[in-house]
Amino acid sequence: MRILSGIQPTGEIHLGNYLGALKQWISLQNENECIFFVADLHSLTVPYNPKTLQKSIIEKVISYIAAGLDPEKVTIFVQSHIKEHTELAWLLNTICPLSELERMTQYKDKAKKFKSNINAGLLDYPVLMASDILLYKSEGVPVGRDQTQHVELARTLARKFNQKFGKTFVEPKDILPKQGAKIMSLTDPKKKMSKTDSSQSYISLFEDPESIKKKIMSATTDSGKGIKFDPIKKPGISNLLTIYSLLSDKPIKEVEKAFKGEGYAALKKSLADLVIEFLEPFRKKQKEMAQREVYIKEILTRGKDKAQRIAEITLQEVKEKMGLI
Ligand code: AQP
Repeated sequence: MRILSGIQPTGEIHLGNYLGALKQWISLQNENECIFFVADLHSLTVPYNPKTLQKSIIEKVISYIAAGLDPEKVTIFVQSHIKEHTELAWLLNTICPLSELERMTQYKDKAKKFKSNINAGLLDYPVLMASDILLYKSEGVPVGRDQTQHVELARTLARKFNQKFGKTFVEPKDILPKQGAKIMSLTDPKKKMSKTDSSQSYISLFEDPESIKKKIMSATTDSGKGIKFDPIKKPGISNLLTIYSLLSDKPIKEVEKAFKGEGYAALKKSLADLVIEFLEPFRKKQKEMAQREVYIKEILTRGKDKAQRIAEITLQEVKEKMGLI
């Protein structure tokens, strides 16, 4: 299968991004043709600092490799290096009903979160994402649950285009992890963990041990006692149990059993130790990669060349089908 996915350079990659998306990328890389990118054009739709964006883009590439992507097996590139993404987005805009964009959950959430910056790009984000996916005729898109509505739009647009102009695109499917598709915020477990929320609400993949401990020990939990998985009545504890289960590779039932009769503090302390240990190799690899700027740039040049070849062919085909000269 051809697999494609990306992460925005909006902040630090956190445990939610890892468990929802990156972990899947890593397990898919051995058996599939994988293309992963840094979604820098998407990140311009929310407030950002132009002075630090370049650094953040490179940091994302480093994070991908530190988390376990093998640049010898996968293609890694920066979205804005391939101009075909925005060109195809424009063409797809002309077949995308406005109503489809206005009902998108992410648009509504971000419009609420960034009230003074509701720009056209924020509304159009899903069309650019459809373009990212369709440009490479990708079959599988490994993402967290918050992105499934956008992948669905990419399917709709592919179908619509094929019906109108003749078979061109593959209809992509999202690939969701069985568990961990929506890791919740540590400070408000009714909301998803998000890069653009306060840093207390997430754990970065490269967070230092002291800070991991502090954040987990002060994570919002629920009233009452008892370590039980119940996302409706006990969203805080259920979120911690999910993270525990995924990082320890033990079923939630088994974790519940291990903490039977214990208080919330015992689970938190044990989870903090587990997260610190799990992320230790990530921190090491990140430090190592941060010293290898030339290698990172080489990976991106190689990735760009490879992605460009595919993108050019698709765009040419699309333009011809749409009647452009
Ligand atoms: N909390 C989460 N649980 C599981 N998966 C998640 N993803 C994001 N948050 C969670 C998945 O991570 C990938 C990267 O997403 P993105 O950078 O494109 O932006 P996003 O989906 O909007 O994620 P964030 O972290 O919340 O970033 P901001 O704050 O910039 O919006 C996607 O596959 C996503 O599903």
